[in-house]
Amino acid sequence: MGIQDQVTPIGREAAGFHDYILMPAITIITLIVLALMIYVILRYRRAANPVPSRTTHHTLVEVIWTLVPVLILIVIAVPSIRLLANQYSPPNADLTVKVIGNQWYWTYEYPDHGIELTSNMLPEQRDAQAGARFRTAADGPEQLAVDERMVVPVGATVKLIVTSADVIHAFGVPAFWTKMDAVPGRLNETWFRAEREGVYFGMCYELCGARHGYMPIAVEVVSPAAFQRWVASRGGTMPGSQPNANPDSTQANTLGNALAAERPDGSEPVEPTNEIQATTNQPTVRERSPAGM
Ligand SMILES: [Cu+2]
Repeated sequence: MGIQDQVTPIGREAAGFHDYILMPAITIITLIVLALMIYVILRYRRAANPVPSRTTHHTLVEVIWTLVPVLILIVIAVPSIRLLANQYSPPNADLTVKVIGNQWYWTYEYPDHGIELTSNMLPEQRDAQAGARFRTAADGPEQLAVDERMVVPVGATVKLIVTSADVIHAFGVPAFWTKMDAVPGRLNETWFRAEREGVYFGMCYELCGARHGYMPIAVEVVSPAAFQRWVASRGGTMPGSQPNANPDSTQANTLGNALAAERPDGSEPVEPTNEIQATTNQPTVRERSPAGM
């Protein structure tokens, strides 16, 4: 029972908050309420009180049962808001990975390394088509193993840009305390810094269709040297490893491609705006409507 072993600073902070503040507070409050109820049931039972008390107010008790919960909430608020603030103030990113949810698999893009991966769940041997890759023990547990893991270096601050190609998904890895909605048309940002090498599993956390339960996530945290080898093996390049004659050109090209992807016909974004204005400015519809009543 309990929370998965946390391998990020945020995860450890959150798990500590859960283990040392929330759980003790919940346990103590539950036991106090239980004890009070048992005491009241026994002490004020009808048989022991033939003449009922007419008490309706007790100022001291009322002040106590108002102040004590307020104090508990204040005590909880301090670490809670600190955790929230830390989650939303990431250190400078060493690495950016764009995570795209699809029905029903994930794609991972490393824009600074020129790598794009498609990550599908590995089928079991009994379900795999002839010649197709199936899950082995080395890949991980059933329904969590994938053919392409997201690979990141240990100790690096990884910025995740999370979006979706179709419906809402959610990217989450419990051991990182990382979870973010993948919403089509939006770029959501989150981050993690894994401090221990290993393979960490997650899954889609938003009911996204028939195969929602079959789009797991596997993140492999490796040494920086192993990460460089992995980048090379995928035909990618480490940022800065190939000095460019015009350092701005890469960025400009990426932006240009992104814009081109938005409008395959290359039309200017101004045109549709004018069309909309032209339509809404047409007075005929509004003039006719009273007569049509
Ligand atoms: Cu999904």
